[in-house]
This record gives sequence, structure tokens and C-alpha cells, in this order.
Amino acid sequence: MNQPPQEIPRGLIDQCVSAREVVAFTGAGVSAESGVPTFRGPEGIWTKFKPEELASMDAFMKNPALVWEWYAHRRTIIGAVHPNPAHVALAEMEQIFPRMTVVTQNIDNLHRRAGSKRVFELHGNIERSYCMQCGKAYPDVVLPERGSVPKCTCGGTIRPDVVWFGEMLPEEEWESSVAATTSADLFLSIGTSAIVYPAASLPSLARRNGAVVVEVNPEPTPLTETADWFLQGPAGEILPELHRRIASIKKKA
Ligand code: BV8
Ligand code: ZN
Repeated sequence: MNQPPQEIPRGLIDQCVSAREVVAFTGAGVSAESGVPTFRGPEGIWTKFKPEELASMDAFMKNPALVWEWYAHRRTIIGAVHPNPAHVALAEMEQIFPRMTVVTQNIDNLHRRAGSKRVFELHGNIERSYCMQCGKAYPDVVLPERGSVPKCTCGGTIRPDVVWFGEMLPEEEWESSVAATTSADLFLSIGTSAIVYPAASLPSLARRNGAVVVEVNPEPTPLTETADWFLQGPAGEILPELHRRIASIKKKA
């Protein structure tokens, strides 16, 4: 039996109701209840592999077939899952706030599939690939059989369109996310261990610019002690409750 969602303090609801520019900063935890494994949780995919072994250019140059096998496996998982109530609540919040931006570290495309319109993907998108030689985009590359590596018409090697460790974040997405964070008056950090930089620098950037920072996570993280509010529990329960409470007050206004 699920625990009833943690009681969300009225003080927080009042701050949310008056918010005008909202940023939802999400990590793997927001997709956990869809069945997408997180990275660092007990069942996280990093338990079997270390990030540097797979999500890095070195790993790809050393063994592209192994890295492709890992991404093909993750694409199969992601292709079989659906947005969960957390993604849906964030998409619905776009209707109740004057300006709502989702800044995600996830590559699973679930925010867009849930209906969120304004989404910045800091670490790319597993459904996209491109040629390392000529840059040609492969929106739906045929997943290679085990042990093979997809090749471009130019003969170059095709890679997943995700940001690996040691790689720069996409300029456009990063600049837009920094701008949205700087002008946010409400910043929700949801389902992230807040340890991967530069993405993890966004919550403190929001705070320095006067935003109310709310963390949603079943566990505390390095961000918890500096957040204004810590809602401890699963995003799939807390976010729909948060949306319901805010929407009901706004409707009466
Ligand atoms: C760069 C895409 C440099 C690929 C990913 C030492 C110190 C500081 C920094 C560094 C350092 N050494 C190296 C660095 C830099 C490095 C970094 O930060 N490393 C960390 C590990 C220390 N960063 C980089 O390399 C970045 N690039 O710095 O470039 C540069 C500079 C100039 C010029 C050239 C280069 C690139 C980082 C991007 C790496 N790519 N992913 C792929 O997915 O395969 S990272 C990967 O981790 C994912 O994007 C993921 O989203 C991200 C962060 O993890 P989380 O999303 O937080 O997931 P995690 O599992 O950790 O946590 C899940 C959370 O959910 C938990 O807290 C859990 O409690 C919670 N949860 C569980 N269930 C629920 C829940 N929450 C809510 N509801 C639930 N139901
Ligand atoms: Zn090419």
C-alpha cells in the first residue's frame, strides 16, 4: 500500500501559487516510476558498469560495439515504457504557470511524450544519432546487431546523440537553461542526485538569483541542505499532489 503523499506545507503551496517563471530540473529519478533504471540507485545501471567505462568518448573509441550494445539495450527499455504521473503533472503545470520550462538531464524523451512543450535536454536524446565524420543526423538509426557498429553513407561511424563524460553540453540547450534558471522564481529539482556538472550547478544558480528551490527525492542529496523545501518521496506521487493543490487554489482566485 503506497504511503499517502507527504503532506505538502501550505507555505510552499502559497509560494508556488504566486510563481511566474518556473523551472523543473529533472534527473533519472523522474523516470524511475516508468521503469527506466536510474544510474546510481541500488538497481542503477552504473552498478554493473562504471560511467567512464561506457558513457565516454574513450569507451566508444576503444569498443564502439559494446557502447552501442548498451545504448541499444537502453533504447529497448525506453521504447517499452510510458511517461508516469510525474511527467504528466509537469506537462499539466505548463497550463497553470505563466512560464514553465523543463530542464532535463534525461535522454529518454519522456517529458515530450507526456506533453511538455518547453523542454531543454542538457545531455541529448537517445532516440537521435549522428555521423561522427560528416555530422549527418540519423533520427532513427537501425540498431546494430550485437557486435556491429552502424556506419554512415559517407563511411563514417554513427554515434548516439548524447553527451558523454568529458564532452561539452549542447550550447543552445545550456544557454537557454541558464537563462531560464536565472529568471526563475520557483526552481523544482526532481529526481536527481545533483552530482553531475555543469548541470548540477543550476540549483545554486537559481538560489543565487532569488528563486525558491524545492527538491523532490525519496533520498537526501548534496542539494537538500540548501533547498528551501525538501519533499521526501517519489516524484510520481508528490508532483500530481503538488499540481492538484496549486491548481485548486488558482481556480478559486
Ligand atoms: C563536462 C548522458 C567538461 C549519457 C550523462 C570531478 C568533480 C566535478 C565534476 C567532474 C569531476 N570529474 C569529471 C567531472 C565532470 C563530469 C561530472 O560531473 N562527473 C561527475 C560524475 C562527478 N561532467 C561531465 O563530464 C560533463 N561534461 O564537464 O565537460 C568540458 C569542459 C569544457 C570543455 C570540454 C569539456 C558531461 C556530463 C554528462 C554525462 N552524461 N548522461 C547517458 O545517459 O548515457 S550523465 C548521467 O548522469 C545522466 O545524464 C543522468 O541524468 C545524470 C545525472 O544523474 P541523475 O539523473 O541524477 O541520476 P542518478 O541515478 O544519479 O540519481 C537518481 C536520483 O533519483 C537519486 O537521487 C534517487 O534518489 C532519485 N530517485 C529514485 N527514484 C525516484 C527518485 N526521485 C524521485 N522519484 C523517484 N521515484
Ligand atoms: Zn557521415
